[in-house]
Order: sequence, then structure tokens, then C-alpha cells
Amino acid sequence: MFRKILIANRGEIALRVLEACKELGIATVAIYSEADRDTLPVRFADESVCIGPPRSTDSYLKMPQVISAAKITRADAIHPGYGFLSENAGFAELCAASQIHFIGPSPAALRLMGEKDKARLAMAAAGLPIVPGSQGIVPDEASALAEAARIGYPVLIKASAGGGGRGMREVFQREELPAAFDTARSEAQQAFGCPDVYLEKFLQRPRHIEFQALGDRYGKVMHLGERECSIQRRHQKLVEESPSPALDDQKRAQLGKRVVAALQKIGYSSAGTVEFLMDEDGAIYFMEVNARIQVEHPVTEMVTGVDLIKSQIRLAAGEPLHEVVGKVVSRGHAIECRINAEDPETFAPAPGKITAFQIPGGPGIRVDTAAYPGAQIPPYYDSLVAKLIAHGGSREEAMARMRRALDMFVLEGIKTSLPLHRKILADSDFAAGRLNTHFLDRFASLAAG
Ligand code: MV4
Repeated sequence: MFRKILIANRGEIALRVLEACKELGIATVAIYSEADRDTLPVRFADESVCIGPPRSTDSYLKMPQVISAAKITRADAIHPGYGFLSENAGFAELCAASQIHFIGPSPAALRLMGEKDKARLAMAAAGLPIVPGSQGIVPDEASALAEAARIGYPVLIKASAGGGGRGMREVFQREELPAAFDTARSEAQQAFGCPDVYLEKFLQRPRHIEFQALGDRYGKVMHLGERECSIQRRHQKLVEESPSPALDDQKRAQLGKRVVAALQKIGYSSAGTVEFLMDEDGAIYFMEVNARIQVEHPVTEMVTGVDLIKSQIRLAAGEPLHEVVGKVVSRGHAIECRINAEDPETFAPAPGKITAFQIPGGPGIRVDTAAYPGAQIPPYYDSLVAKLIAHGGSREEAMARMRRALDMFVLEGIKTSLPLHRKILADSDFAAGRLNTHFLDRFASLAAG
């Protein structure tokens, strides 16, 4: 097992990794930017190293600083959390070259999953259903027109280096394609430094369903069921739950089996998520692989009882899957609300000082946060302040627990998404599990108070 882990992240996920390390008896190193000096990960870590100015490009994203901090403190592994360097194949390689274990998939798997057109074809070859689309990247306008005619409109142009919704363009008819193709390519170049794009049939009102998987270094993979993440806006998820109201046991077992086989085939290790879209007819298609631990991992932990962060660490240290995770029995239902520091009207980030902070408790409630009364939410990073997770024996019980926990969550001094969450949990479509990626469109105008 590792002796000391450097946590290359901040906020709630840094604290969550720190908790896992403490339980495993592993020493911790927190790295922090100048804006994060007075934070809980720094307070609770065994050692801490300031790695630069507030902006993440000057601190949490600076690979040489992160590696140096690990070397100076003699950490033998780095946990990257989510975001920042977590899916950076070059960083994983740099860790290996520096004799530091990267707690995540291999550089090769990270690289393959990062090229979305290649990941798509690899997963199709490994037996997952993919959205009808182009064979790899579409090099020019003429082939884009030909491919779109073959696929049938509407089509979606996606950046090969994309993900998370960046660099996408919807095209409803032939006439729009040339301009959209050019724009998509230049946006992709701008955002990712690579203009490559590919085409898919555009599914207009899909659900987002994702499978949680764990793999060891010896080729064994298992899945831990799925999460429904359809409630999102501008590609930021707001509410996630497990299991999905759209899957039954048979569908789950059937798809889960194929997820496991596909990840085994590409040699995937560590924690990973396989994202799917489900169209209005219930057909399911592979979308992408998130090669990291995700923000919403707690809903799976609540339902399965498996500590995903501890599992990630033990798998990275070389323990076999059957020793890390026994037989998994899923129980009940869990829902997560992401509480962001944001204006409920405009959804613009709303940093500031938290003046009052009191988290709810009681049966079935978990709060993952690094916030505290008097904490400053800096403007430099994402606006997640707390994750409120409710678990119950049934979806109804999880919802009832979530509603009372939202009512008893005191968070003052900054604007947050708490009022929006209270409205979502009071919505009849939500209660009925009638969800798709347009669910929040109805709420945009009534988001306030
Ligand atoms: C799609 C799609 C419809 N059809 N692909 C958004 C994030 C990126 N990973 C892929 N995304 C989508 N891909 C096809 N062929 C719709 C989306 C999409 C979406 C997906 C999941 C959750 C929310 C979303 C919001 C807008 C668009």
C-alpha cells in the first residue's frame, strides 16, 4: 500500500480523498493555491504545500509544481480528484516517469478515452451500441455532407477532443451544414488546439444514464449500477440519482454486462464511468467514458455501500478487485443535489463569504463539502459548495429525506442553488421520474427564491 498520497485537488473532493486516506492509514499532502490557504484540506492534511497563485492555470494545473510538491514531500502516489489534471494522459505519464503512482487509469486508456471519435469506435468494437454516426473524424465539408446524408438529419457535429458539451453544433438541414462545420472546427481549434470533428445522429430529448465501473490492474472489471444525470443545465449536472427510474433490473443487468466486457477489452483500470444517452423510445447508446472519479460518485456509494475512493486507491496500489470489493448488493435509492454558489436568476457564479452554515443530518443524509461558517468561496474555481445526498429504502423515501434536508440546510452570505433544488424536489415530473436533458428548461424563469 502507498505510504503517502498527494491530493492534487481542492474543495470537497480534496477533503473526500483525505477522508479515504485517513481510513486507510495513509499519510496525506495537500497542495493549495494562494486563494485556498485557509481551507479544510490544508488544515487536516499531514503536510501541505502552496503551489502558486489563485488561478488554476498557475497552480492546480501546473504539472511541474505538482510533481515537485510530491517529490519534496516524498509522496508515493497522487490522487487527482476530478477536473484539473485528472484525465490528462501526459500528466499520468509524467507521474510514471517520476516514480509516482497516478491513481487513475493507464496513460494509454486516458489517451484513448480523450479522443472521443476513437473512444466511440473502440467501444463499438468492444460491443457497446453507439449512436449512428461517422467512422472517425470527418476531414472536409464534402465528406461531412455525404456522412450527414447517410446518417439522416438532424446531426450533431462533435469535437474529437471535446466532451462535457464543448464544441458541439446541431444541424437540422443540409443548407446549415457548411457553416456549422466551419464554426465547429474553429471552435474546436480554439478550445482544444485540435480542429477534428465527427458526426452523430442528434438525439433531441435524451436521458443521460451512466454506469459506474471499477477495474483492477489484472484485467478484471465490475460495474456498480447506474446513475441518472438528466437534470443539468449548460452541461453542469444539478441533480443525480441511482438507480435510474428508466432502467429495470433486466436492462441494467444486460447493459452492465456489456459495459464490463467493453472496459475489460480496452484494459481499463481504476474507477470510470461509461455515459449513455437513452432516446425517447428507450434505445440506449454509448456517449463517452469519463476516466476519473466523478462529482456524483456518492449516490453510487450510498446505494452499494462501496467506498469508491478507497477502492480507487487500493486498486492503484495493486490489490485485486475481488479483494477490494466483495459481492455488491444494491439497496434502496439515493439522490444528490449539487449546491452551487450561483445567482438563482442568471446562474452566474456568485462567490463571497459564507456567514452562516449549518448542515442537515439525520437518517439517510450525507453532506460532502469543504465549506464552513466564515469560509470564502473564491471566484477562480467551479462554484460547487456542497453536495447533499439523501438515501432511502425507496425513491419516495429518498425524495422525502432530500426535501426535509433542503429545508433544514442553512447557507447564508452567498446566493446558492438551494431554492432551485427545493423547486425541483417539489415538481410532479421529477416525482414521477419523467426526466430528460430539457427538464430544467421549464425552471429557468422561476428559478428565483
Ligand atoms: C449528444 C446529444 C444528442 N445526440 N449526442 C453533451 C455532453 C457531451 N458529452 C455529449 N452531449 C450530448 N451528446 C447525440 N448524438 C446531446 C448531448 C447533450 C447532453 C447530454 C447529456 C446530458 C446533457 C446534455 C445536454 C445537452 C446536450
